[in-house]
Amino acid sequence: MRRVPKAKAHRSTSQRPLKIVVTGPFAAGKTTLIETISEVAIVATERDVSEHALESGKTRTTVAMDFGRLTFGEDCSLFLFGTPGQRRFEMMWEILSEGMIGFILLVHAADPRSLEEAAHIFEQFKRYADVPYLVGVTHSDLTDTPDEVLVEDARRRLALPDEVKVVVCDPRNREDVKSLMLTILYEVHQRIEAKAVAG
Ligand SMILES: Nc1nc2c(ncn2[C@@H]2O[C@H](COP(=O)(O)OP(=O)(O)OP(=O)(O)O)[C@@H](O)[C@H]2O)c(=O)[nH]1
Ligand SMILES: [Mg+2]
Repeated sequence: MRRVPKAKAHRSTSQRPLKIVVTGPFAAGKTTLIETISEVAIVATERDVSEHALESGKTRTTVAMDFGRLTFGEDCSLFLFGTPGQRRFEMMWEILSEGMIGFILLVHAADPRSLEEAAHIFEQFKRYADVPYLVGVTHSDLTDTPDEVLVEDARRRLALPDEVKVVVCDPRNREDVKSLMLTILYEVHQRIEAKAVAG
């Protein structure tokens, strides 16, 4: 019987990079999150924002994708893909979602339009793949609304099932981002276990 060489067999399973997508509306903090946690200089495709978006105070926006990488231990590599937030670049969302094992949806707590846009993005992402996801509420420092209310608001407006985690986080903060990554990996692990049990 022909044996698969050991090193090759190992690489084809545990060392295969896993893909997580970070999505969400304009200015929610997707590029920032990937910049904060990536071990390599991120590949970002940012351009100057159009005039109507300048009121946000942001001068650059993602037009195609962000890419970063993160490793856990010796044999778990995560490829992080950030999407554009604006609908006019919506064609990139499905392309970037190809092969993802989970996604993180960021919502801007201080932008009243953000949850409505997030609901649209969320609908699309649920269609692309049945994978675990979680919601991160950003910019909570720019609003007086208590965190619990922000979380409840997101849960209600996105009609999230109870088991889906919603967390307040600051994409500029490494500990917050690390915790988000561990949570999504945990969710993915749980899903795999549940599938294995179900046979
Ligand atoms: N105060 C505050 N600023 C934040 C927070 N998260 C991100 N930011 C800032 O908000 C801006 C977010 O910008 P990006 O990371 O470019 O957002 P994005 O989601 O990639 O935006 P698009 O690609 O244009 O859709 C950056 O200037 C961040 O430093 C937060 O929780 N609080
Ligand atoms: Mg961006």
